[in-house]
Amino acid sequence: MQKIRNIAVIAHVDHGKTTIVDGLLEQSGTYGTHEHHDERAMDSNAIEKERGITILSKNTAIRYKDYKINIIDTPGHADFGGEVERVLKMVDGVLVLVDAYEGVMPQTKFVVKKMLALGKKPIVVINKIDKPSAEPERVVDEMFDLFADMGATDEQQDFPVIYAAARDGIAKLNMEDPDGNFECIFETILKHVPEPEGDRDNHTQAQVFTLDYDNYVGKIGISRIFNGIINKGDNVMLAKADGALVKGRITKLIGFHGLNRMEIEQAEAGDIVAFAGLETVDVGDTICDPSNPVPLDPMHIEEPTLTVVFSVNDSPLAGQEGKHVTSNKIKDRLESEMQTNVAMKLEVVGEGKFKVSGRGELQITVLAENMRREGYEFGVSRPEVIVKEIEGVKCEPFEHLVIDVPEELSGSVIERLGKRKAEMKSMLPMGQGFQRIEFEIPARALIGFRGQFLTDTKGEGVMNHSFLEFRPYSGGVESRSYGALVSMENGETLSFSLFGIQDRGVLFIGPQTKVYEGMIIGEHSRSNDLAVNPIKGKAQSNVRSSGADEAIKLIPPRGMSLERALEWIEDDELLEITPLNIRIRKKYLTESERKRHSRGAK
Ligand SMILES: Nc1nc2c(ncn2[C@@H]2O[C@H](COP(=O)(O)OP(=O)(O)OP(=O)(O)O)[C@@H](O)[C@H]2O)c(=O)[nH]1
Ligand SMILES: [Mg+2]
Repeated sequence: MQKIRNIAVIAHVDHGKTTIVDGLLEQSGTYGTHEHHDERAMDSNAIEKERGITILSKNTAIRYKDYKINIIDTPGHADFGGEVERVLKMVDGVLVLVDAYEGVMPQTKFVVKKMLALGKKPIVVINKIDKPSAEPERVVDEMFDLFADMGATDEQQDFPVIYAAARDGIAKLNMEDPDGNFECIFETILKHVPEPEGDRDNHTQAQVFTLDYDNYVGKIGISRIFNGIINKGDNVMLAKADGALVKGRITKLIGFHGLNRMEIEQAEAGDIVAFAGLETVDVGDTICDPSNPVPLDPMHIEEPTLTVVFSVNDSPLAGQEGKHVTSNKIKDRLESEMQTNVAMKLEVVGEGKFKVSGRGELQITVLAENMRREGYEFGVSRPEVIVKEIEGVKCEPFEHLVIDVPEELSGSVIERLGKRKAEMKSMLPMGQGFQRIEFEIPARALIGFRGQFLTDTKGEGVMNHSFLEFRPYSGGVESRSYGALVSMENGETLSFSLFGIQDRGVLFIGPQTKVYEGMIIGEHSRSNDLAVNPIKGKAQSNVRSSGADEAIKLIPPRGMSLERALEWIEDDELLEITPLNIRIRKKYLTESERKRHSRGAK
């Protein structure tokens, strides 16, 4: 049998998971001497690189001494938390990273709770000890308390600690020790992570935890082999979650080494490999021996908490910027997304309307961003939380929210959150004049909060949240306090008219921008919507007053990113997303239609 160790790297967002995996690849000599690789190489797709976050968990393998160490890098953002839970089933030990200043954050709690419940062996890595504000010992204490609170077993509570500056390739077992390299991490993994159970002589059992797609070979399942061996060309039985058994053949077996994937002939119990050939494969399925098919426990897949409606773009500018604009094209694209993304669900809700459910706004934004890059054009509605009935009670998702704010601003932020039905749980000084305040809040009330929070704290506040549980519905919450500035005309904006409008609120667009009746060009400074004319030129008699144009000073518009716009819109509004633009509009474009429908609603 091969000597194998399987680990996952888990942590709150940005605490350095992908960076430490980089270091493990580098310092194990897994990269060839001439192999070129980017920083945080595991974040391989375009959006991951741009945003510097991990969206999909990915696995790699390194060699250290005569061991093969399979490593799965997981996403830290709460929207992708479901992935982490599945990944945890595939490994025997984990590296739990925690930032040496930030300490325990909402997603640290989430992943630690899951990891402990699944009985994994943790190694705690206090990362970013190079930060001037780092307080490694305080953070070790926080982790110790967290483990105790979450019901760690004695063995789990007795976790080894490594202090690291992953970005600099530095690690050590005691803060007082001189800086060392990652050798202590490798050695701790060999020593503390149990060797995989199972046997190559048993009947084959492998479970799929991630799906991938390749145009040539089709659907690819990435799986951990718990028992037996798998050969290329093997006839196998696929045991589905619903109990069905499907015969199939492994047409391709793929192994991992560093950033490379290569075809292999055989893999055995304990290892993590990918295979192709089974088109109906899903996350959680077991690949079994046809002569003795024994499925493994099904995997728990987190239920979506948020929905939006994707729709065919029907704005006056529709079809001018995108390649794929029809209902069929959008439907096909969404369906193919659901093939590999188990955390999302799709439902056709009307002519050209598709309800997409997921775990959060970022997950939905990433899908929309990918689609616009591929040339799609579509509308997206305001996110809504999923309300469901549990034992006859109407329930909605709640989140655990942690904010770090300058002390002098904490009062106003607490007040703001109070109006959004947040319940304060604790308040602690964080040093440098900051306070850390924890809340429990309906997920519904967080929609649109981030923009407000950043404005209120002048960009200094930091907020983090992750899913807590479904709880009884909490009633109405405060939503956007400002109305919209809505264009009453079709045409192109002019500085002259924008200058006249900018006193009424905050503009989202500048001059020479195409607009249409019903398009939102800014936020009104009052709570009602205001129809404005952004294309009006100067009156004829003023034409000769030269020099006036130079006098026009426009305040730079507030750029509305996809996320920001998605958070900003209300029920009667939509985003129009094309490869070139993100526009915000009213669902009903003319004022008379809007009046009619708002009256109808009441
Ligand atoms: N100062 C300091 N910064 C670090 C260290 N390790 C990582 N970083 C930085 O922290 C940021 C986040 O690092 P990532 O490795 O992407 O974090 P992550 O945990 O993979 O983030 P997600 O996958 O999005 O959850 C990057 O800018 C890194 O350069 C460290 O030891 N010290
Ligand atoms: Mg990462």
